[in-house]
Amino acid sequence: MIVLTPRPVQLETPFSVFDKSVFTPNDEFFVRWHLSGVPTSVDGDAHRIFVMGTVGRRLTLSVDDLRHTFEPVEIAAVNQCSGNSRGFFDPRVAGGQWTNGAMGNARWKGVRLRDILDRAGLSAGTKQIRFAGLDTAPFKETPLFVKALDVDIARGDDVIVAYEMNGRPLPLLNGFPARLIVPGWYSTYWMKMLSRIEAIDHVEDNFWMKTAYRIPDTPNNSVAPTDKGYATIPINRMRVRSFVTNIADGAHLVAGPQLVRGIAFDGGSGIAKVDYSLDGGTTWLPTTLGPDYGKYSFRQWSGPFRPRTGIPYKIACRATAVDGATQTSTPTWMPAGYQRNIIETYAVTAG
Ligand SMILES: Nc1nc2c(c(=O)[nH]1)N[C@H]1C(S)=C(S)[C@@H](COP(=O)(O)O)O[C@H]1N2
Ligand SMILES: [Mo]
Repeated sequence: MIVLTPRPVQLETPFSVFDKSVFTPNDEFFVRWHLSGVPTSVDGDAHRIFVMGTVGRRLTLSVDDLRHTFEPVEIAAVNQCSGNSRGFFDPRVAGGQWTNGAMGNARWKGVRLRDILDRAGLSAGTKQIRFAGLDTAPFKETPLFVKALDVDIARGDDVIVAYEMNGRPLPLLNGFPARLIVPGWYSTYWMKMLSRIEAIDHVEDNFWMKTAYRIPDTPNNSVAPTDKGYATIPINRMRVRSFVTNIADGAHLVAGPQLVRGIAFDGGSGIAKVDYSLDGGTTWLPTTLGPDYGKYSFRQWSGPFRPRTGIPYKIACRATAVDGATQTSTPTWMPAGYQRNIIETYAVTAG
């Protein structure tokens, strides 16, 4: 893992990991925490999730209750930090200087948040559901990491409280013993070490909702570095992206027939197609898509490549989602460094 900061712990997945399998192994999955007070051990049996607020009855749930008193569901979904690839922003912006490895794809098993909310019985005036975990702040003035979703999003078919990742209990750093999964949405909402689910009759306005994790409410959510005074909205669904996984930028390949392969994903409409180019995007060719693990998963793709000695190639890939969205050919910019989804290019030679 690439260590961005040890405290709070932030670890990036080396990009070659994404070529090994469509699901990212638990022990190579990126890690991101905001506050330094991350528990170094959690008793999974003693842990409780408190369901409270504007509900008919409060609930206190153990992981055992989740496993045995709700219908289990499993869903493949990409967990991607809003700031994935922030290190490539130009002009540079403050925040974790991730390259492209602040993402991963896993099979998440748990129970529907809606089933939990229905058991508690939401009151008519409920506007949002807010979530908190076990991590704590170094100073009492530091706002606790609390995130909120509009009630219709929280009640969506695919939003789950997960206790397993790729068939194993969640690793501690990825939120043991239970975390929220909001497929298609940037993972700032995917509360780890989930301990509180609270229904509220207003829109949450703590620092993490009102100030942080907001995007310009402008075309493409893009602004110029000099722009001021534009409206913002909370970050939400992920933009469509694709990457080559088996060839790195600057690689020198053995000449002869081989494959270019990679991954693509979007905010939950699914991948319709991935095209690739060997001349930096002047001409495009179709790729063959790999197995479909569902609309929130990485989708693998591949296409043939027969590089010849002495010719500089510029490989590019461009995914198109089922909803018609595609990737940008020029980078979008915003001060927080979120939502990068430019068409990636890889300069290679062979010999
Ligand atoms: N309790 C808690 N949950 C959290 C966070 C956090 O700081 N504390 N960070 C969020 C953000 S911004 C990201 S990118 C993801 C990272 O998930 P991972 O560490 O499992 O990769 O966790 C989310 N859930
Ligand atoms: Mo994040």
